[in-house]
Amino acid sequence: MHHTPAKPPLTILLAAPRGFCAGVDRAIQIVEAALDRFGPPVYVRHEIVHNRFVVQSLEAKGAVFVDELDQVPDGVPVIFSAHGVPKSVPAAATARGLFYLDATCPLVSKVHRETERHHAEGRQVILIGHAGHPEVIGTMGQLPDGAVLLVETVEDVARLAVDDPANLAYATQTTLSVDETAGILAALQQRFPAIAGPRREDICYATTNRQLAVKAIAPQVEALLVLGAPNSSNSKRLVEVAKGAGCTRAQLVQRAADIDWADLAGVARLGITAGASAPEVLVEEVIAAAASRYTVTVDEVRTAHEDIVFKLPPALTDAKPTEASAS
Ligand code: 0K2
Ligand code: SF4
Repeated sequence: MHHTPAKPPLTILLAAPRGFCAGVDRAIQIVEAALDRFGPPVYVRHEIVHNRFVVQSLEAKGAVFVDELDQVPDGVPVIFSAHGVPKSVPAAATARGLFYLDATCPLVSKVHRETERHHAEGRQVILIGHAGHPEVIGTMGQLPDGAVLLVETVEDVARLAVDDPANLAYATQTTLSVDETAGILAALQQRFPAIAGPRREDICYATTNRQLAVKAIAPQVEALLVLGAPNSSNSKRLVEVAKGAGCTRAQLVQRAADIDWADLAGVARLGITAGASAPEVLVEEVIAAAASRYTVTVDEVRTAHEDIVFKLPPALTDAKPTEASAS
């Protein structure tokens, strides 16, 4: 008689909230609604959100992803990604007569408008964020070249050369570590007590909630997996936050196939979360992979409820002109 050896037990602590935020949901819906309304191809400048599986599923429906606007042919609609774009991008689209839809998250657009307002009121803007990230390029690109000063670390604050310490404002990237940003902000406020800015920072509700949720499970697990892409800022912060909260074996994985199960041998409690751009199906895939090796118990640990939903642009929700009404 054959006996399958009993699978060892594994408790999975699932962080909640995790995965898609309202800005990502809206950005993906904009691409889907544009495909529906205008028909393929619809072009998208930059990955709509930083996730290969999201991008591939939209490509299968007729979306074409490009890095720059000059790769978009004339006469097709183009969508700007959730991370936002410098002012030069819609300006160039308009100059070419391209029809564009802006999938920039409304919470990123809010930071853009605040940055413009400070500049208009004579304040020099200091942005806390990561050099080269598309959201940082987009926010800096709301003002003329060189107008925004970027700081990435506490050390950068000491090195800042400002025009007038009495006329400063700050803004932040929306996907930073809440704790690390508090340290940078404290250094800024200590050096420039008169600096203007938001009540805390511009880190969004989704980033904040996902970090709080991962902090709640990190001390209770021996290893933790964050579903997310290597270029996803908010996802990478979840790995750092988990490590900071006591789970040294925290790592980013794009999907179940990336997991080294041998490396996880002996782990009895595993944490799982997902970045704001990672679809829930990827979490389900990891749980299924675990269940093929272990007798799995899943405990969801919820630290916040989210019900925020963003509206689609009017160009996608206005009544479609029909043959009858057009004649
Ligand atoms: O976290 P990132 O800004 O790198 O972007 P994604 O991973 O695409 O997450 C959703 C959009 C975040 C925009 O604020
Ligand atoms: Fe918007 Fe925050 Fe989601 Fe970015 S992570 S798209 S700012 S809700």
